[in-house]
Amino acid sequence: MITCTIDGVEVTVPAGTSILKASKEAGVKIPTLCYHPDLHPWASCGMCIVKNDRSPKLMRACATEAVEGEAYITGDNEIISVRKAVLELILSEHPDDCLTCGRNNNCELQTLAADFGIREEPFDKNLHPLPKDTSTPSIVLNPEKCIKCGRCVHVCQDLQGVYALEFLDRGENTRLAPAADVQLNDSPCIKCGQCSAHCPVGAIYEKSEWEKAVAAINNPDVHTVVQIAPAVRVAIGEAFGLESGSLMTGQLYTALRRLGFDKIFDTNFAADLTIMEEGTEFIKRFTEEQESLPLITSCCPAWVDYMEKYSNDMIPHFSTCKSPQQMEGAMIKSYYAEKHNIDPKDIYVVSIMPCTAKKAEAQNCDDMFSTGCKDVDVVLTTREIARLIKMSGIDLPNLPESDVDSLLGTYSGAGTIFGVTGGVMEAALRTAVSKITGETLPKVEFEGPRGMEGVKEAELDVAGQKVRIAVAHGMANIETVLNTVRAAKAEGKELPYHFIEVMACRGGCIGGGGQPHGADDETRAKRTAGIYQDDEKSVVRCSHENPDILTAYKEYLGEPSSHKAHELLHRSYRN
Ligand code: HC1
Ligand code: SF4
Repeated sequence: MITCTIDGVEVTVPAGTSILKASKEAGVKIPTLCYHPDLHPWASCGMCIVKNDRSPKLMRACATEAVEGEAYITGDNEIISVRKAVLELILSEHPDDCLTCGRNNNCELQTLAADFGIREEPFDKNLHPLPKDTSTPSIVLNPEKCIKCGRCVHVCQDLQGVYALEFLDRGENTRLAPAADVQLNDSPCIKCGQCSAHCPVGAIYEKSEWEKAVAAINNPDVHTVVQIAPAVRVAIGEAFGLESGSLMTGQLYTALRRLGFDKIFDTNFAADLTIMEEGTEFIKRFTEEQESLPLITSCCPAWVDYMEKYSNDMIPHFSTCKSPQQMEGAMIKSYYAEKHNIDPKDIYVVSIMPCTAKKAEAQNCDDMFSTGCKDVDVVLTTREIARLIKMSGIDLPNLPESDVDSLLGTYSGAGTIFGVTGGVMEAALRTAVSKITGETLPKVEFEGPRGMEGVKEAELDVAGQKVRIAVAHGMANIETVLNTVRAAKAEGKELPYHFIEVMACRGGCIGGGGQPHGADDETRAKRTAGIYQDDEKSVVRCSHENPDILTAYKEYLGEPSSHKAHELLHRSYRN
């Protein structure tokens, strides 16, 4: 440990702690732009400069270690005027269209300009007109707004291991672009949207589609049905000033009803359905088709995209299950439509997702048209629905709670934990272990898949047999797991894992690219706690005990993995 002072406040921190982190401990907030706690500091913007009391030399607090006995000064006149000049230089290359920008009122540059009282721009404007890239269904790149902080590039390369984004050209012509200067849709981009979640300004944002949902709601000939993903309910409160992790399920149902949707369903129901199908698939492979193990989860579309592009040797190991989003859509346009005598062509399904990749998933694949029309018509991210709720004058935090509609809405605790890393695995284990042993679980919690380590491994004893699992989150972590499998197969060794869960985003969907901005591990921990709280308060904790799931099989699907289930709920992959 070392002890230093920050603006006169003594603080003791582990050796190696940056001055920026030590300042946080001391309750001193140093302004930053390029720094993000998820990423290694690379000190490009110069906002976080500080000095010590012995020298006039300015140091970057994000990338300089605090030293024993030093006294740091974080905001004298000189420091403030240098920071102001840094901001003014950035503003000289930045368009002034804040009022119509997607990040208006939620932009780190705008906030700093306000905090530093910038009322005029002393440098001549030197804008670099560049076209927007709207080629993907998920995110829009507006390089004109880019402040070259580098967060998106580092997230894409270091956390996701995708290398879709790059800085091209040099000097004042430096610009953000897809690597090799292709359109984003032709790049390695997997649409996870982590770039948009980490961008401090309006340079990368979700492709906004709320107008389509509103048009459907206002069309009297269209029956609108909405579904909410697990992770949305614990994050949307942040957009309304609530603490991360606040569970807003009941208020969200009320808000969506007030927006005018005809039916309110929940993706968590389909998460339970996924477990019925995927659990059955796992038991079959485990007991009869060991060569197709490990079974790998398929509900994260960014992961599916990555696998199809880079790891298609793993296709035989993939679950054939569609994601819960697509299963819910297919069930709405088949089971629900038939039961209520509505032509599926007259139904418009809107998904509320924490995820930009879900937009691509809904449009992408021939298999997602199982009833002759799209399973899901439009996907809105948490950020988009929050804006729509605000513009409709709905006061979400103070709404009364209401219930989900029946048929495709009721969910178990297993369904809701899909929203966190390890949740799909834990939900599957609850059902698979119970089915294999033929017993009701005395304790439904499985600790092995839980936690924030990038790769988690565990071994379970199920009816005298070993079941080995791996859970990976944050796309860059998956190759280690896959390489372990590849090596074992090549050497003819025993399989290292029987079942693998992969989620592209750190923390799973609670850390999704369409969630409210500003998330770090502290935020993710709170959202995760909200999800586990939802699980714990559920009366039914296992998917195979959800009464509405049992009815759906009895009335419509038959058995898990039946012909009808395969028609509606399963898919293939591009090789
Ligand atoms: Fe997810 Fe899933 S958990 S993929 O992160 O399997 O988006 O929340 O909806 O489909 O259920 C996302 C979340 C979500 C699906 C489920
Ligand atoms: Fe989307 Fe969840 Fe996958 Fe992230 S982890 S890309 S939010 S499905």
